[in-house]
Amino acid sequence: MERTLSIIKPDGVARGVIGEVIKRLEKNSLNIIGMKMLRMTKAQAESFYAVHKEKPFFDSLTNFMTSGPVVVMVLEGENAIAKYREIMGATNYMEAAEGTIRRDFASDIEKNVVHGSDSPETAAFEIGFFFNSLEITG
Ligand code: FUP
Repeated sequence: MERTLSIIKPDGVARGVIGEVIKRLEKNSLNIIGMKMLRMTKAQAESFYAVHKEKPFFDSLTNFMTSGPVVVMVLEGENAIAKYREIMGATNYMEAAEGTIRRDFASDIEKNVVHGSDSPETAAFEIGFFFNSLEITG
C-alpha cells in the first residue's frame, strides 16, 4: 500500500471537473483517505513548489495555484504514486495519453487540472504539508 497527494488545481475546480476526477480515482481503486478544499496563499504555494523556485515558470505557477480554491486529497492504494500519475497523464496535456485527466480537461501546460506526487519522499512531504494525522482516515 502506498499514499500519494492529489490536488485538483484552480482550473479544475473552476471548470467543474471535481466529480469527474473523483470518479476516475474511485474507478481505479485509489481510495480517498483525506480530503479538503482550501485556497493557498502565495507564500504557501511558493513553499509547496520550492523545488521549482529557480524555474522560469515559478512565479506564474504560484500565482495560478493561488488564483482560486483547490481540492487536496490523500490517496491510498497499491502503487498509488505511479497509478495516479498514469491517470493524470503527462505534464504537457498535448503529450498526455488518450483518456487521461490532463488530455481530457487541461488547456495549457500550466493549467493542467491536477497535481500528483512523483516519489515516496515527495508524497510524504506533500501529505504532511496539507494534512495532520487526525485528518487522514486510513
Ligand atoms: P508534474 O509532476 O507533472 O505536475 O510536473 P512538474 O513537477 O514538472 O511541474 C509542476 C507544475 O509546473 C506543472 F504541473 C505545471 C507547471 N509547469 C509549467 O508551468 N511549465 C513548464 O514548462 C513545466 C511545468
